[in-house]
Amino acid sequence: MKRSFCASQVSSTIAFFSIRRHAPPESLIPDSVSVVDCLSSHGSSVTALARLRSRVGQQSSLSNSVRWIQMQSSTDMDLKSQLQELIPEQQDRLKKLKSEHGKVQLGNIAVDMVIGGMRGMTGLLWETSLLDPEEGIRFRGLSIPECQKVLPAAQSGGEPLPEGLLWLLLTGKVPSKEQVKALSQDLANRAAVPDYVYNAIDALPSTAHPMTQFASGVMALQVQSEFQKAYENGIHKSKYIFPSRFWEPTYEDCLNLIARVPVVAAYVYRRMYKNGDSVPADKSLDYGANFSHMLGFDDDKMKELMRLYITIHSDHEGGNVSAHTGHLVGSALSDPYLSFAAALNGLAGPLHGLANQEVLLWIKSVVEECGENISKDQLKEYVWKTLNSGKVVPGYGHGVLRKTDPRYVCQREFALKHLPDDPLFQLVSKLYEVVPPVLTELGKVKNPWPNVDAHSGVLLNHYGLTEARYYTVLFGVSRSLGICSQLIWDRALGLALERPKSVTMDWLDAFCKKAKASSA
Ligand code: NMX
Ligand code: MLT
Repeated sequence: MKRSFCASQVSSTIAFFSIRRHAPPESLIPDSVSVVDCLSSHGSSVTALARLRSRVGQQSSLSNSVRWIQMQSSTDMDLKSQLQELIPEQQDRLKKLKSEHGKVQLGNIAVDMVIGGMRGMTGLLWETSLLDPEEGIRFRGLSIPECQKVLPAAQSGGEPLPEGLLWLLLTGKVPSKEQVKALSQDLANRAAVPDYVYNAIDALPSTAHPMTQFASGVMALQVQSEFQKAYENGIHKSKYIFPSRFWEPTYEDCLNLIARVPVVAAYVYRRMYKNGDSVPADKSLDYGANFSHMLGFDDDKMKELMRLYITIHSDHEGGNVSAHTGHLVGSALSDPYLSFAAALNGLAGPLHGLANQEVLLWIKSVVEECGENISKDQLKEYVWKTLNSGKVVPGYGHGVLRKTDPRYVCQREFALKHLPDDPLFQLVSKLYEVVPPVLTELGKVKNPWPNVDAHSGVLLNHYGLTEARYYTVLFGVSRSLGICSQLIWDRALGLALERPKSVTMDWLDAFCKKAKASSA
């Protein structure tokens, strides 16, 4: 699909592939595009360019399995005006899809899927990212390494700025450094948090789980919802006027929410672990660096880690528990604060976001029992002991992925570059060798490889953020970028109330007996 240029945009065109089928990552770089412009404007290395060029040669035979996306680095600094141009185009596209292909079958539903948590059932529209079981996540068609190459960074060759990723998620375009700077300022200017939010958190015991405190703070932020105000003032009437502006209060809420959640999250951290001494925001810093600063970590490497962390945890297509919950609640026209607070409650479960806490606690229990220099054989024994006590190995396995999570890989690369001698990183590396064969031997685990949570804790721990119970809050801050981006598109596209059909076991029994009889 080619996006059209608009007259006001003086653009350097950057084209990328978006996967339609399971094309290998090497096939992703096109042969007729100015990747050069993109890379050089973001100061990436000649080596990276050469690598991209060599991939260009490999992809030509795969043109059937990919589609083009035109990306523009426009001169327009304002994210909202970009969306104003994009939205009518995408509204038309969805209308056409519905009228021309509404009856096309996407797959069959098996009883296993109904009983088994809807695995493999395609049933959601989610524009901002797409997950491939083998190669992992792509944000608007870009893999994590591609994002690291083309998104603006705070320092040359450094990690992407999360604001740039937010721009990409929302528009499908790679922003310029100037656009990212403007968005950074916009977010900083929206970050004021009213006192009643802090009071709501303070009403809880300081021993309450950090996710409980964080989600309560997000709920209290809801008092300022623009969507709720607009709805009460009758905006629902304009839902039927084309092009719909129904998304604008959602946009305002989402940008405000994204701007404010780090402030609330930092407040929870300082309240729980630093005697309530809060650190004021520094408006001159970018989103990730300022969050790190408000938590109390001013080391440049920690700031880089925070930028990477927020970028890679932001979005994981629509079916994961937190994203799906946010989307589901939003489909009732609950505002973004209500939707995102609900999403956080899903993220707080140990099979989902809480796994990052569980991983570090588990690693620390290994060290406590066996020491840092544990042998692989001892480690294997410890893994079996965990399994035999009826627990899962946290950080391993996935509902969709069937290979090592690329979010694990990029964190491993970060560790190899910045903290190769950290003893807990070395333990994580040993686990990478020991755990997959054990889980494979168990016989029932569909994916024995590590996910994002297997690595994040040891990096944070290295820079002094040692309080594992807090880790899921960081995941939550990051996930606001993805969930809110999609919520804006949900409203822009007028997506429907989500209401799938459920059935009882009696119904399933009867249905299956009938199906068997008619096939006999
Ligand atoms: N350790 C032990 N058993 C496992 C693991 C694991 N890491 N992963 C899967 N299994 C078991 C699973 O419990 C199930 O057992 P049973 O049939 O007795 O109920 C069986 O293997 C089949 O499960 P799968 O189909 O492979 O996995 P599923 O899609 O149901 O669940 C997870 C996916 C991620 C919930 C699961 O792999 C898990 O519990 N992992 C550990 C927790 C974790 O790391 N969660 C974080 C996921 C990423 N995130 O941030 O959200
Ligand atoms: C996520 O990031 O949401 C997790 O990897 C879980 C998932 O994708 O199901």
